[in-house]
Amino acid sequence: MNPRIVVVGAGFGGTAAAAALLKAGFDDVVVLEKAPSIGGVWRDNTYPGCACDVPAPLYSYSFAPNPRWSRRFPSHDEILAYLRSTAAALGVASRVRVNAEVTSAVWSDGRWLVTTRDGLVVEADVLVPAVGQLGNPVLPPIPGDFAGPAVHTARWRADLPIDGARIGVIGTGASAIQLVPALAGRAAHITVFQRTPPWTIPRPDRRYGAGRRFAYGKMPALMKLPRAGVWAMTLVTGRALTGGRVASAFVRTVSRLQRRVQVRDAALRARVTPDEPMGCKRVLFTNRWLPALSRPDVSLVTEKILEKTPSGVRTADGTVHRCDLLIYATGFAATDFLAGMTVEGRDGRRLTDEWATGAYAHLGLAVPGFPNLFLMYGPNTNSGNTSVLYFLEHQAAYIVQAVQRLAAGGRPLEVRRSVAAAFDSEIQRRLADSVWTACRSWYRNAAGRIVTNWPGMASEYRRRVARLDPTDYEPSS
Ligand code: N01
Repeated sequence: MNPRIVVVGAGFGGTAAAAALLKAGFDDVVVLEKAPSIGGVWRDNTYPGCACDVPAPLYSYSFAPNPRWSRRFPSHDEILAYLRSTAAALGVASRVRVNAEVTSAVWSDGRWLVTTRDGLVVEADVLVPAVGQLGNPVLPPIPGDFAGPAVHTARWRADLPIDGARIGVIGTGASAIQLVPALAGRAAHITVFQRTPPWTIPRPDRRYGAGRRFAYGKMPALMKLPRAGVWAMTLVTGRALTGGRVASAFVRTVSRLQRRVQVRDAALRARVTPDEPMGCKRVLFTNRWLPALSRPDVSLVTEKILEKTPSGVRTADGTVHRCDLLIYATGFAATDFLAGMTVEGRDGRRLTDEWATGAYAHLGLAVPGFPNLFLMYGPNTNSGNTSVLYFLEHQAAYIVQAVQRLAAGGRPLEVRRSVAAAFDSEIQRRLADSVWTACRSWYRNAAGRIVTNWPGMASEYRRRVARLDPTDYEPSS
């Protein structure tokens, strides 16, 4: 049997899955992509300053090292170009159908019927949703109306008035800390509205010279060295976020020193000092955020936002902060997995019902009642300290094993409910025992569960998904 596999989404996740399947010899792979081009979040996010906060040697596939990176932390354009050229080189690009937004997937008579918005129906033996966790921007429900243009960072437009404008930026997460330094100096004034100060550490960026690139091109094995170096760095931050006391003290000290050196004004320093445990949100690599906040043409507002007015934003102290442009750097609906897609499994059961109190999946990959469905970057597989690509590659390898079983004549693979439930309890218990308990509520879903993050080190995840255990699946499988 040569199973047909439908992958949904042509970002880093979909490309990793399709590439691994093609490499394993499964050539009936179709990738359905809702947008007009490959790219995922790197196609959607084009705001000034957009870049990767994971060093490129690790933010690239291990099976496709890139000798052409211009620097350790390359810009958005380079990353998108890398993804697209890799997808083309590995034969994935030619399997992608663009402008094909999947609206439903129904398990029927032992196959998935996948339907797109314009009515295309594709049959598949295996369904691999790879739509990521950061595809749906969140606009917080702030009352009132602002008369000027307003935009979310993930919906950036080239025609926005920046030069000489008064700009309000809501949010101080990974997107804002890249955006604000890139706009400072161009805008007349930037007002940054902060709810929670993020943990930051210096970004050890450096250019990669022509000699280095030439050597990498000639001897690709050399690229394993910087990859190993970055990996070692993520071990420290990973330990810091998962309860390692020494690592945590080290990273906190580095962060404190950065604030000390980069923020001379003690009052401002107090306001940018994190008051949540490290790890609730991503620890952010930046050299430019704190200096940007220290500029006279940038102000940091920590008063609660009350409402929008036609001319700006009113905060709890009554001040109206005038803006010509309002930018929401307010993140994504990361807990709403597969939003916008109706997925019906065995006996007509909907995934939204299975996930009524929050998404869960065995190893982040398989959901009971949904045979032959394997998620890329599924529930509880996000990491705040390392490269998501590391997780994606190991998920893709697991999916290849599942498809090999089917190809060898196995019955549809449906994870046992007891196995998925035990995994979920373990993950929720470990998260509850971690720093996460002290994080504020908005990191959880409506039912209070943490459904995005992996509680351990990335290497543990790799070990756990390395071998598909057939006893995890229903005996009829
Ligand atoms: O979003 P976020 P992001 N009033 O959710 C604030 C990835 N990424 O787009 O912290 C006021 O981190 C909110 O405040 P608080 C990366 O995985 C990667 O920046 O909730 N403020 C926070 O400050 C990251 O984790 C790269 O108190 C409000 C901000 O908005 C993910 O994307 C680059 C508010 C949202 O921060 C999301 O990052 C960029 C309100 N009502 C992003 N509502 C790389 O370099 C929200 N906020 C790889």
